[in-house]
Amino acid sequence: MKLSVAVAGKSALPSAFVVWRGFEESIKKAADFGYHGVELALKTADEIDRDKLERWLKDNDMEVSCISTGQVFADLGLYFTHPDAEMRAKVVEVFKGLIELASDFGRLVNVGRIRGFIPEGQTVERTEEIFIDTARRVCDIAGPLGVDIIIEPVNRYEINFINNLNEAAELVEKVRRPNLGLMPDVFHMNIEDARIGESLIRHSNLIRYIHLADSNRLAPGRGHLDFDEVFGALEKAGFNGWASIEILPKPDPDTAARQAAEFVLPRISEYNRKMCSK
Ligand code: LER
Ligand code: MN
Repeated sequence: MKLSVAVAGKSALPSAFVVWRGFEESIKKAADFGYHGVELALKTADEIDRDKLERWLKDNDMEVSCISTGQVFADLGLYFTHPDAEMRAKVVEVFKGLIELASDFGRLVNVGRIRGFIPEGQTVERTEEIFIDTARRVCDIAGPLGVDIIIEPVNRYEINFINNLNEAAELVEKVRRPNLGLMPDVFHMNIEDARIGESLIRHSNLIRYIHLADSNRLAPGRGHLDFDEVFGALEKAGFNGWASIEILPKPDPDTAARQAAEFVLPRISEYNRKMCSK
């Protein structure tokens, strides 16, 4: 398992779930703090210069773990279940750019709140139908480029569609695309999944990536989540992908990122040692 931290561009909304903004500075800081990579929270692919990104990563011996898309939803207002077909075409277009970027950087693109919601007056069935259609279009662009699309269940207070791992897994089955997987976020699981460990193990075949934050969205170790349960379940699930820190920048960005690294990195070393000896 490797550890990354979510970062964004300087123009990201204040509400973006990242500790640092500004790609060059963030990559350097993340490397200094011991992270193995960064998760890029992007609005569009042209927000970042590919050549510069390649250089910043190389200079700091870092990788991109995943491209995340919360800003496409929060800032651009685009989402998969939009009732208007033209708006859905736009979200597919933005995703195409992000997928092309991911084909060289990380090979994973997340679907968090951008999956959209069940609008007033629209049935769950119709919302699912629209979601499945958009998800297939996006997966079919990503597949030939070697990119996986990963659905992140998000808690009910942020969105009313796909709140837990069971619901996400059912939809993955309905979409029927091999490059569609799951990305649990333990902050959301703490609200929505009856048992975090059991749920991670139950859906182990679909899990490609994981977001880590504590119960209060501070650095792991600063709330009441049981991270021994989380890492124990991931070990049973045979997980060997990226874990990514997605926390509030509190009490300040550097302290939050340092607290998370200090808590999680030793657990990852121990985790990798155990996985190697299996
Ligand atoms: C995003 O990864 C997330 O966890 C949500 O709460 C916000 O999109
Ligand atoms: Mn998340």
